[in-house]
Amino acid sequence: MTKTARAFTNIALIKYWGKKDQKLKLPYTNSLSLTLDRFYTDTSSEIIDSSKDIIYLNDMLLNEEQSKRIIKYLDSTRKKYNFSEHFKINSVNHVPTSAGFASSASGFAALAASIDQTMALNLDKSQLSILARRGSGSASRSIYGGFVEWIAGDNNNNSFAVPIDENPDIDLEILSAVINKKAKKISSTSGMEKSVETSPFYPNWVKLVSSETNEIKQAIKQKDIQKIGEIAEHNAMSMHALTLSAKPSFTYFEPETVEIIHLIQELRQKGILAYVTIDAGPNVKILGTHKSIEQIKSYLNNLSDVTTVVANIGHGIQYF
Ligand code: 2P0
Repeated sequence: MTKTARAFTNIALIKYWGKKDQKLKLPYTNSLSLTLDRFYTDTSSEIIDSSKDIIYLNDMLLNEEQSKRIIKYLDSTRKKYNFSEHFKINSVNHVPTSAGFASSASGFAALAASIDQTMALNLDKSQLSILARRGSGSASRSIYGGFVEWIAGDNNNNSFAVPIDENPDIDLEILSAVINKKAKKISSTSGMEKSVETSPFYPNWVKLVSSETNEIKQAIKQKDIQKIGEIAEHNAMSMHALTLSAKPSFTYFEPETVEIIHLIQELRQKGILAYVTIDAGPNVKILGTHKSIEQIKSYLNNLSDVTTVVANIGHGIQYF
């Protein structure tokens, strides 16, 4: 019987932004994320008697161009684990683009877990995280639930995620404010490459991540949402400072992104607990408590071109 692997997406509170090895996807720094419960990918893989893989995404058969990245990934997995089987892969994303989250984290984590199952590789969680990382860096963190740290490492075998607290008892919610606008896309892969190569601040970023990772781990231990939020917001802004200071400069911010940043700062002055984090796109993710997120939702719903989705803390890889 074909089993399905489910992986949830994650949001980085300390961002991964830059690789020291493009091919192996080894990052310059550690990163730290929160796995979310609302958005996930379900993937199953079946061995087929063929010399080619067949990939279905959201029930659509992908053509050669569309399946290139996944087939390359499967080829490198076959080589690494020394098998020659090909697969029919069926992957369904419950990460609506309208929710403003990337699906590569949950997508490659679910694919890695599915291949592990089908081929009975019996990988432990660290090996699974390494396998997911080879697909997409942020996927390494989606193996676990709750707060997760990806240890940068310096070779293929020591760059993987570890759980910090998989079931934190903390009143923390994430609201995604989605800006309904087609922005010009700069992929994270290319955005981080430009930042590493041309931002004069990149060496400082590496130092900052090291200290902020330690600080946020303390704050997580103390369940101090304000501290977690302050560090996450500062870290996100510092990441975006790398894009602004690149040559040529670029930004993922749209006018509405900045409008929401200002709104959250104002609401904070009114005593509402809320902090922002932003990834490689214009959407804003807001961290708060259940109560503050409810309040913020009503303010955001007054803005045109913005929709909101709320998520809670999610699980690690599941099979069914
Ligand atoms: C993160 N992002 O830590 C950062 C913050 C976006 C902004 O990881 O090149 O799709 O496939 O390793 O994992 C998105 O980058 O990049 C990402 P690759 P990935 O979540």
